[in-house]
Amino acid sequence: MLTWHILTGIHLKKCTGSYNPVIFSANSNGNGKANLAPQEKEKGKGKLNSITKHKHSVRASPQNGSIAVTGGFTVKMSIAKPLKKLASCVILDLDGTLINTEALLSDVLGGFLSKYGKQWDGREVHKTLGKTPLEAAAAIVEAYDLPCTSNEFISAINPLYSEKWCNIKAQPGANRLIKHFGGHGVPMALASNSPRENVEGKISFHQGWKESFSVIIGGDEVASGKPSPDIYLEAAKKLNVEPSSCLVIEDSIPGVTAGKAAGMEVVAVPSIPKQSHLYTSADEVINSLLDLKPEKWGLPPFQDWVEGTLPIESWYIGGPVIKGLGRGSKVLGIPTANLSTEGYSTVLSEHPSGVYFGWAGLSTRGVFKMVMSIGWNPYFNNPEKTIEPWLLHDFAEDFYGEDLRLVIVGYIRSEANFPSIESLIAKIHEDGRIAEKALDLPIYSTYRDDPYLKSCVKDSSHL
Ligand code: RBF
Ligand code: MG
Repeated sequence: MLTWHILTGIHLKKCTGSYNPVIFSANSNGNGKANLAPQEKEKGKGKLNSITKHKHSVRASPQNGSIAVTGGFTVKMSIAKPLKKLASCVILDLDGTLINTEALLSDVLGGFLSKYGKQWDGREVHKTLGKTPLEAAAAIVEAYDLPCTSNEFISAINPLYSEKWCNIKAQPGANRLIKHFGGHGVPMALASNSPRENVEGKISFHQGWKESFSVIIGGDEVASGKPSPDIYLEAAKKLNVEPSSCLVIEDSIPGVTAGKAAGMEVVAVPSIPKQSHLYTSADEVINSLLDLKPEKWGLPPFQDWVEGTLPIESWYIGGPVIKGLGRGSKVLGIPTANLSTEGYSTVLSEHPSGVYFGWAGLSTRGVFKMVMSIGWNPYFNNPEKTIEPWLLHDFAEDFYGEDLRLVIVGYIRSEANFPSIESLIAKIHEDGRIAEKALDLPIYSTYRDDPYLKSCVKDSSHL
């Protein structure tokens, strides 16, 4: 019998609502192995230089705290803690960080601009990120040459916008983060450029959020919005803490600038893909809230990782298996097939890139364990976001045209770049072993019987 591992690839257009897969935090896979992005290493250097105030060349390993300093002499030392300041409270941005406002913006603007005979193409979205409402409005009025003032634009858009607040989804990991810090008594503030009233309106649709924040500051409550530090300084003041003991979590560049100007530690979670390299002033850039490691900042660690995996709210995707380009089989030695993603671009844009796992149902064949990557494959730097599930089973033949259904139940790590194809392959096999083992745990194994998978399996009696 031939040994076939099926690696399917689902390709879809780059979606603005997704995350950048390029930057990865140390220790982001939750199983003790660190993937360190070049930017992170640079960050370590910068920190050390600023701490030592010497013109020595510095090598830092932020993941284990060992440092080597050279410059006429060599010093080697070990430190117990990572090179980060310790935080006692967390200040969160709202739009793009805790909630996926971007999809809503495209929806509302698309409809509004069509009345003026214009088409929203999403290209200006970066001009609105982290901006005050007036700045964002001015950017759009100018870009689309609209026959109205920024204020008129805001008045026209606001009602359209607020009636859709109830549909804004929480970013993956947002509820988990709020529950975690709330449960551990870590004070949290919400600091947004949006007017206070809008902030309250938006969070009212998310159960338990309002009560979790000791402080909420809107852009209308300070002299200047982000990138000015005002909002963050006011939040610290109301929390009754020093700015230096605050950890800021932000998706936009103006927001990161504001947090740094306030003297705070800032973790960036960019909400536009492939932009991570622009977040140079952030203390760390992570791919999604799922990758946050609070212990790096002296805050209580998440305790929900199980055997190197993070249980997530299950989600579903499926389609017929179609012939792919064959790059996977050529380069990795694994036969590939593509899965048609027609109608799934929204679902995929809502999920951060990374390595996930779950169960795969194939009509006529049964249900199999599955591990997959979503994203731009940093090693290959794909122009499109792809989803590539690998069915952990030896198949005797191809099954193009068959209906493949996936239920995704857990997360393993963010996508990474690798120095060689061998190390990429080794990592993918490690992912496979992690998924294979984890899927036997009761929290994941129950999904094997999910009706979504069964409905397409015509004969599962032999399983
Ligand atoms: N590609 C990357 O560039 N970086 C990764 O971290 C990565 N992880 C993967 C994990 C799994 C479980 C799978 C199935 C694929 C992964 N890939 C990754 C994608 C791989 O490069 C891709 O399948 C090949 O391009 C073949 O199409
Ligand atoms: Mg934001």
